[in-house]
Amino acid sequence: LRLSNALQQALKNEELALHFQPQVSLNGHGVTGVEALLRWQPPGQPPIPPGHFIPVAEETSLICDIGNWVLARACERLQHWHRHGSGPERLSVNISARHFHSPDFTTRLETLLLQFPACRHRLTLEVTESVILENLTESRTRMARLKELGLGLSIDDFGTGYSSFAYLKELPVDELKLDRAFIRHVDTAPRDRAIIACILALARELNMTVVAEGVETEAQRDQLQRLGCPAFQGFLMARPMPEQALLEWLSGTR
Ligand code: G
Ligand code: G
Ligand code: MN
Ligand code: NA
Repeated sequence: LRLSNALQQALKNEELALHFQPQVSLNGHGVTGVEALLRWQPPGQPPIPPGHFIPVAEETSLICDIGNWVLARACERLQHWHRHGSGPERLSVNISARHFHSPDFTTRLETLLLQFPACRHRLTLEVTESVILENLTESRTRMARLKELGLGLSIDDFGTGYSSFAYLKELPVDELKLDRAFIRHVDTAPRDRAIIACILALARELNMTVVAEGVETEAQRDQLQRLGCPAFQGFLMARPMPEQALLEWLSGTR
């Protein structure tokens, strides 16, 4: 409860910030997108990672306030980068279940896209499969509407839930993010490789792109390249970083 109050205060006092982690393509040069990752920076204290406060926020509607802040901030930055010809072409944001299923989620996004039109076709929403399966009927309607708005849809932590693949055929998903758990042993474990190869083949057939998460070593990246994985995200390529560092990192790759 104390953490939750402090977090509410932090939101008001603008102690939240977005950091950014690049995603790169096969040749290791092309930047395919960037994921926005939330940070809490209390003044005079070390930053608090999202793993510590997102679960607390998710217990109440505070996650909707935080999520709306994240969306507004992401759109504002995308619009700014577009106007200045800087920054990445695409930005992904993480969306929690309660926020995704909140009644005004799509109308808020419609409003944001009117205010920041450059975000159409540049913003991707990352949801986990458990978010979708919590209410498949509603998710289907909602995702169709989000596609109409020009947003990208990505399944985060793909392959770790208890679900079947069946839901994929009826949802307008653009991207699968291969969970770190499969990547960790990709260079040493044939079974993990088999699963990844299978997901890559599935994604190709369904016209979805794939991003491998948590790529930390060259051996992992090389193995993923051999398997035909189109995009990579992880400490090997770049850590999550503040905006200024991102812009410098991007200018180094151009
Ligand atoms: O950076 P770190 O590994 O601590 O992130 C932990 C978790 O927090 C990840 O699962 C990530 O998806 C989640 N997360 C990061 N930023 C956001 C955000 O803006 N909104 C939500 N809902 N989750 C986020
Ligand atoms: O659940 P989600 O995929 O949104 O979580 C993203 C989290 O993974 C971020 O908090 C980010 O800091 C973390 N992350 C990104 N790259 C790596 C990596 O190479 N190794 C590890 N261990 N974590 C990573
Ligand atoms: Mn994510
Ligand atoms: Na993930």
